[in-house]
Amino acid sequence: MGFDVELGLEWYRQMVLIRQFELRAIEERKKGLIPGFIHPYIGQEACAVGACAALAPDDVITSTHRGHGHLIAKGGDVRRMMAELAGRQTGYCGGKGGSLHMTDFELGILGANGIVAGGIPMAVGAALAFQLRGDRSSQGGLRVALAFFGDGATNQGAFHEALNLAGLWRLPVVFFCENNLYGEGTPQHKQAPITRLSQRAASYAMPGVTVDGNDVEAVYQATCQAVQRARAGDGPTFIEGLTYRYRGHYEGDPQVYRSRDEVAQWEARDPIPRWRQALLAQGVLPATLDDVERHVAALLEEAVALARSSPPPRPEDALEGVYGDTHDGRVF
Ligand SMILES: Cc1ncc(C[n+]2csc(CCOP(=O)(O)OP(=O)(O)O)c2C)c(N)n1
Repeated sequence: MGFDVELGLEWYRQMVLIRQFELRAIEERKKGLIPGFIHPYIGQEACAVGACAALAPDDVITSTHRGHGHLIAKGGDVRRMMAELAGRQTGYCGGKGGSLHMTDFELGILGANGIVAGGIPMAVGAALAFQLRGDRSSQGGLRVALAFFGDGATNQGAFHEALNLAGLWRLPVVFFCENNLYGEGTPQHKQAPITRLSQRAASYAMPGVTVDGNDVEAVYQATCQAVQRARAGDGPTFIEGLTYRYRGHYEGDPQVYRSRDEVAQWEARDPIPRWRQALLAQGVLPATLDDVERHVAALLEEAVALARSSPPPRPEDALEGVYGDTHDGRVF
């Protein structure tokens, strides 16, 4: 391996931040600060971080119900995220949206999404806008949209309709499937008649690749190739990242559909210790990595403090932020 160490450290920081954000959110939910459901991203960090690292700041992503990692990797502010989870005015949606609706157009985050596969046509729409407007990226070539979604989403009609049009019109879009092997409690072999979900790409005349989704560098390389293709006007790519979620589908899920042994086998391939080892092998000092962890811990203290000290939304503001002010019709 011969990666840029500064870049590698930033990936480490982001993966640790995602992991620790989720663990803290779980803890604060137990203590009562956070109401409702959360779908932890723990275990899948290399997918979000590797894929977003291949994008420019002016590219856009769409996300899912398991979206905290995507937001953080695209630059989302964990203070506003924690406040949103807690239902506070300082949150991304003023405390009215929660986990499933966090959005930041300025960062190119077109939204988490409670509808399975719902973000995929949105990314195709954004890519169509980029193509029609001839929007150029700060990195040269076309701006790109990347849709994150799970294995279960590839069985939805919206997925197939979106990939069909993207393939037909050669849109600058990347389809990133995080195959964590389960759609809720249904294993992949009981939901699809194929072994590799990247086989789906052939129907829509685009390349389909499968990568180790727990290897941040492999994810980054695969996504860079897909982004390059999209920027050049050569159309979409389907990437399947093989990964695993270490927690339940949602926090509180009894997880009767899988064995402890299976979880343990995947824990041995945890993307964060793996990347830590890769950095140490490149000569990074353990103290440097410990510093990263300390910074992350301090940031999360700030996030929780903001959530605790912020007021909930006011009833009289119920309709604020519900209807968009799109100015000239252009929001991203
Ligand atoms: C259209 C739709 N159908 C069903 C659901 C209920 N649901 C929420 S998450 C989920 C499983 C999604 O699995 P996958 O796409 O693999 O994503 P993962 O949870 O593994 O990240 C289901 C069925 C939903 N939210 N939306």
